[in-house]
Amino acid sequence: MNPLTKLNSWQALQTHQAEMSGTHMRDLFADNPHRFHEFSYLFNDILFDFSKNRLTKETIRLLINLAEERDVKGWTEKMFSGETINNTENRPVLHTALRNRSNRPIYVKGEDVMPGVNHVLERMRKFSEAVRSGAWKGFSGKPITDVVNIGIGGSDLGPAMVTEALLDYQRPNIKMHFVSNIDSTQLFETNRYLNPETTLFIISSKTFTTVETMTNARSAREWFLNVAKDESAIERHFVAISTNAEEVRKFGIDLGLMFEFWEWVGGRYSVWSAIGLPIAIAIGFKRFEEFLQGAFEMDEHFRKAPLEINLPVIMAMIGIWYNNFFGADTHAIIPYDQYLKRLPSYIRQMDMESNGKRVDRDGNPVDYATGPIIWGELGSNGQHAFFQLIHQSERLIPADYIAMHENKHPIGEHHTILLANFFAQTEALMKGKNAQEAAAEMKAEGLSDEQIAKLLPHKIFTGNKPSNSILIQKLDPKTLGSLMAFYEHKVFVQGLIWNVNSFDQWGVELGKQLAKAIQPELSDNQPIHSHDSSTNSLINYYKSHPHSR
Ligand code: G6Q
Repeated sequence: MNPLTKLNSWQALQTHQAEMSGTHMRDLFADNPHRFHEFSYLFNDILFDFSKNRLTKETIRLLINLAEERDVKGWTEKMFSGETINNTENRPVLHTALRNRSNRPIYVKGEDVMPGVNHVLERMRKFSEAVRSGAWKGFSGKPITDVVNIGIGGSDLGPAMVTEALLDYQRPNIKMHFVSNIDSTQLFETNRYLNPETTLFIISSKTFTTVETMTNARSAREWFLNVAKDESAIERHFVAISTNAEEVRKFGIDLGLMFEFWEWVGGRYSVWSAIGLPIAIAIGFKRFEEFLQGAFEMDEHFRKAPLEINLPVIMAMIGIWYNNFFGADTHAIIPYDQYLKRLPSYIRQMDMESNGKRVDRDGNPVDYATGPIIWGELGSNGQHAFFQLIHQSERLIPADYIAMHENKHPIGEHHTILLANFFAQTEALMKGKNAQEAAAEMKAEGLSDEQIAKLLPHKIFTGNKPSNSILIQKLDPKTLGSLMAFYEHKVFVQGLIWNVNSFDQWGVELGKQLAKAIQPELSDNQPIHSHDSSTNSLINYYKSHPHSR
């Protein structure tokens, strides 16, 4: 593959950036009354407005040329058809098969994966219905009232985010809890008010060897057995979700209570697999299928729509424009919806673990920026915290602003005020406030010329700050599925442009190894000398002070 920065389309974009760098979006809007219509698309109930970006039709044309030169269409087909595109782990990447509602066959090593996918879905249906209806009883004959998912990273963030986002679809008789942290406080605080007789633990781990998850799982089992007393009760209270039957069996969970998934499902893309079981229990299997359907419809759009009207492609290429041609290091996700509180951290993992790479697919160091730092917060809270920097610092912070037409729990004028803020922020970021406007405003407030002169520099907003607005009819399982798939494919396309493998995570694997070396050194109070002076001194200081085990 040609080095990225040598491509004609890349160089054309560099030239174009130099022309565009002096352009203000105010002028782009003033010059073109159709700008919104030309730079926004509707996908089902999702309106994607990208008109408040520093781009023109020419920019989009050049960005699409780059996507074509990188063969985005060809790679997309490779992913959907099960080719081994995760080259460092020698695996296909088939989270899309998990939501392939058309059931078209998808072959891995000559075998159609769909019967297996459907079989697990059917088991999830039966199990979730049994738990929800109360037919599934705990060891003392009582129905389940609390479900605790024990998992971390990809085996936690997806189900935790979706379960919270769809809280309104849940019944009060079963509460969902998520334990991920090895810090025992989380397990303690979760179990504190739970009754082992009515608690179901779902141990979610692709590998079933992750130290945080396995430690939490063992402690949960101990907590449970303290009351149940009898190991045979475990089968009413512990189920596993994993690819590793051997480890599940060793842990003591019957394989009949293991929900399987496959190595071609990456952790951060696994919410659509059995890892989604907590979601099915929380909202019901029918709703879970709607969630899959939403993702499937976005998949179909992504596969079939021409690049220039393809939402994930457009969003990805706008990100490339800022990341690689304007030097923007970060990208913010700002939901104006309380239920989407955890969406920024979910997308943060999906994006940063996928594209936070310094070498290309063939192992060559790259000479361009790859994945940006993803961060974010709920909209109206963020306004009173960090928006200052977005508005008035010199940094360029592209961001996605997400809001719903309908609020699930309207009270008085809350939603109108929320949405007024949503609209106002992106407008203000785009337009800014020039010296003339700021001075006139202060004059109208009755400030003296002297006061105005003093305050003026502080009151100016340069504007020209980019945003995407995503306006959705209402937050339901289907739309949420579409929204999540929208981001997944954006991340995929950006990885293709940067020619990185978006589906491995060697940085995470390192973390899994490192602590193992130090753990035994903490087992007594003898000073250690095996590390650098900082690490030795920190460990020895810790050991010489009272500490927990
Ligand atoms: C995701 C990562 C990582 C992984 C966790 C949990 O893509 O690989 O976040 O999901 O480390 O791994 P297990 O599911 O194997 O416990």
